[in-house]
Formats: sequence, C-alpha cells, structure tokens
Amino acid sequence: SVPDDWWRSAAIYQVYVRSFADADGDGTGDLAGVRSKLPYLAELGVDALWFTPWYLSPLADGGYDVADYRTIDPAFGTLGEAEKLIAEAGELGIRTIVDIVPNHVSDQHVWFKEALEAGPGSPERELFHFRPGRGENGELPPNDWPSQFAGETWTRVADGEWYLHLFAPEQPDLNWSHPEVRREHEDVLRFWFERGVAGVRIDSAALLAKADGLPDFVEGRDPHPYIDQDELHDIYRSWRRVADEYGGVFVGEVWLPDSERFARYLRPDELHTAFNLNFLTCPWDAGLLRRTIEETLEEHAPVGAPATWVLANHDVTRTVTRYGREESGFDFAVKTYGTPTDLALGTRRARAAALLSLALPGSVYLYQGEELGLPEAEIPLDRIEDPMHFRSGGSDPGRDGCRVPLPWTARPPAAEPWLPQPEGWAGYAAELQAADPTSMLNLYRTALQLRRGGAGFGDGPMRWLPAAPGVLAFSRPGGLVCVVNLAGESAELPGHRTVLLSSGPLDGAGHLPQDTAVWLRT
Ligand code: TEU
Repeated sequence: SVPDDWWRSAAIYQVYVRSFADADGDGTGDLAGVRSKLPYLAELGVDALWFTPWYLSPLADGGYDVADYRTIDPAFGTLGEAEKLIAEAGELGIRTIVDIVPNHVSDQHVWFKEALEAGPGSPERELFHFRPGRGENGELPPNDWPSQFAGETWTRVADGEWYLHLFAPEQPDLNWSHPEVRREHEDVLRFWFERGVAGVRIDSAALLAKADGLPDFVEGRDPHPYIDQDELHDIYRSWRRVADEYGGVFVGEVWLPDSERFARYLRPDELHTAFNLNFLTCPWDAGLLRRTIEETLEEHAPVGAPATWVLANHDVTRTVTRYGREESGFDFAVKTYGTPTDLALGTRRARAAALLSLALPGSVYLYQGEELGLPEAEIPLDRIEDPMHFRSGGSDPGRDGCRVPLPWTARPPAAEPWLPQPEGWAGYAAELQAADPTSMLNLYRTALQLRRGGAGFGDGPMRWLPAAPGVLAFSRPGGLVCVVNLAGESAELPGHRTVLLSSGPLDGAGHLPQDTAVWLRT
C-alpha cells in the first residue's frame, strides 16, 4: 500500500513539456514523447512528475498564458493522451502534478475576448482589472505598479480603457474579488483531480489578490498592493477543501523572502508545500547554506509542513552554470551571457549539491536536464522567444537558456528543436550518460534509489555534526551522515563509517576533496 503522505518526502521531476521529448519530430516536445520516456523516469527513481502548463496556449510565455484549462495544446497532444499518460505513469508508481496559473489568463482566453468585445462598464470586464487612465485624456496608466517582468503593467485598449497585467500584455490579470473567478478555478481543480492527478502547482501564488482600489505604491512606505494580500488565505482554504475531497496536494510558488509570511501559506488548512526559493537562490557558501537550511526548517516546523529543496527550475540559470561563476547566487535578473564560467567547477558543485539536497528532510524538486548536468545554453539573439528578453529591451537574455530541448542521443535530433542545442550538447546525451558509471545521470539514479529505499531519508529530523570551517555535516535517523566540503582544502571524514555514495572520488588519504559531498552509513 502507498502512504498518502508520499508528498512529505517525494522526489518530484519537473517536465517542461515543450522541451522534454519530441515524438512526432516537429522540433517541439509532446505528450507522446513523455510517454515514451516513462521507463527512463521510472529508472531515474522519481516519485512524481510536475508538468509545466500543457493547456491550449498561444505560447506568449511558454504556456503560462492559458487560453483554455480543459484542453491540451494540440502541439503537445490531446486530453485523451494526457489521461493515458497519467494512468501509465501511475502504473510505474509515478504521480502527476499539473500547473495551474490563477493570476492571469491568455489574452486569447474566451473571457478576455468577451471582455474586450463587451466594452467599458460591462460585467465581462469585471472579471479583469479594467480602468480608465489618468491624465487629461486618460493617456496615463491607472497606477504606478512595478511589473514582475520588465516593462509596463498596464495596456490600453482601443476604447481607451487600460487593463492590468503583472506579466506580459498577453497575460491579463484576473480579478480575484469576483466570485466567478473563484468558482471557475475550483471547477478546474476538480476537472484535473477527476482525471487522476495527485497534485497541483500554483503559479505566482502570492500575487492573485490586489489591494482594494489598486492604490499607487511607494517602496518602503506603503504596504505592497499586490504581493501577499490577506485574502489569499481565504482562497487557499477554499481550494484545500477541494483538494481534500480527492486526497490531492498543493505546491505553491510562493515567492516571499519573509519566512513568517511564507509559513502562513503552509498552515494545515492551506497549501501542503511551497517551493523553497531561498535554497535555490543561496550562493555556494557553507555559512549561507547552513543558515538557509536552518531557517527553512525553523519556518516549517510550527506549521508542520515538510520543507522542499529546489536547485533549479525553468525560470533560472542552470545549476552547473550558476555554481561555476564567481557570484553563484540567484542571478536571473543579471542573466548575462559571457560571464566567466568554470563549468568543471560548476559541475563538481552541482553534483555535491545534489547529494546535499537529497539528504535533507522533506521533498526535492528536480528540473529536467539537471540529472544530465546540462549547463545554461547561450541562445542566438534571433532565436530567443522569452518575453522577458523583449520586455527588458533586449538587455536581459531571458530564460530560454535553461529551456533548450534535452539531448537524448548522441546523434543530432531528427528535427531542428524549437530552441537550438549548442555545440557539444550531444556529449550530455542521456544515452551516453546511461552507459557511464561516473555520469551525472548515474549519480542521480543511485542517489534517488538509495533515498527511496533507505531509512533516514525524506521527512524527519536532522542533526548538525561538528565539522571544520567550510564543511557541512549532518546526520539523519538510522545512521545516515551527509558531509559536504565547501572549504578550500580536503576535509577529514568522520571515522567508522562506510561510504554509501560520493559525488566525486575521495583523495589518496581517503579525505573529502573540495566541492565534494558524501553519504556515509554507520
Ligand atoms: O513565475 C513567477 C515569478 O515569480 C516570476 O516573476 C519570476 O520571478 C520570473 O519568471 C523570473 O524568473 C511564474 C512562472 O514560473 C514563470 O515561468 C512565468 O513566466 C510567470 O509565473 C508568469 O506566469
């Protein structure tokens, strides 16, 4: 029998469908491609798949602009195929998590088309945030809110009104004070739970509710008018009741550095889990990592929610590139090409980080290609599609560099992928790595297998062990010890233990080299 609290310790693999596996050879990944790779995912040893939005979408923001939540985009497949995929994955013991984008819809969504048509003052417009402009002729936007992407947050339509979009203009924000918006989303949750999904990722979960009257905002003076509004908790309590009918779970993309505010979303009648973005953004530094881990566990403890550990996703610079740079912290905002990067160093650190995150208490998220050690790709300017690039006026290369289709074989793909694979990419092919015992893929496979079967992994207590400066060492129940060396020299390992797994070779003296991690057992 399968425990119903599987999510407290799961390893969850993020599938960016468009770039995962292309079965029909049109350069774009599809559901048939995912189905063909289910054996690969089962062998990797993950417990669940999170699919980035696979719904009907003009792809103005890679699918985070949804035109219809109940239809699969024809580029990916059909609803019937999604149902087959969910069932086939289930037979292999792999659960499915879908991605819900409640903050906004596509400008091609029927609601928005009707709102444009119906005009100012209509009930259709009330589902969004339409307002007259300021200035003599309404030529100025209704307020001064900063965007979540570069660029404006308001766009003016032909009849002179403006509509709010925290992201791109193709992503109009919904009005979450409207009962119809709430009703529709709870129906969508039911629609997917009925189809067998085990969980839902909630996109931009702290942004949905807006302060009454959409007031202007002065940084440092006013309460934020659209981040972390109190009404959100009422929305998620209501969603939780829906999820509980199906035994479904939530993971929120709650981007709030304040740990007390963050933990409010994880109260027992709200979201089960939320992404640990502080861990993702933490530089490769022993003191900072230790503090982040401690704060994470401290903030989760009072609400009884398990922590999550995230090293990568489809929005940020790939791990081996990030860790191969002088400034290894979160750098999506300064995601510049040509920053000096030592990929060998970054790869060593990424391997060590994998063992660290998989040994910590809670669940772990992996982003496709992380298990292959893919670096960030440099995308030729004329091939970039991410709206972030265009909205920054071209100064930010955007997020496409971590979204390049995966290399499966050493041969070039049959069709030119929608984003070009850089030269040398074939060297990372899953097929080659599967045959190489020292590959990143085999490190992840072995680690995930040990983690699955092993006592002391997953949710539960951890205890820090004394260690040299720059070295992190902790134990888990059942005798598991994890040691990560971030110091400038080799570190001695605690005695009387066997090495279960190591992210790289130990040195001649049996010590742990710099930027290496090890799992030990008593
Ligand atoms: O991202 C939400 C979010 O927090 C972004 O503002 C993030 O900071 C940005 O992508 C820079 O990395 C989610 C999705 O993960 C992202 O892919 C979407 O573009 C966005 O929502 C809009 O739906």
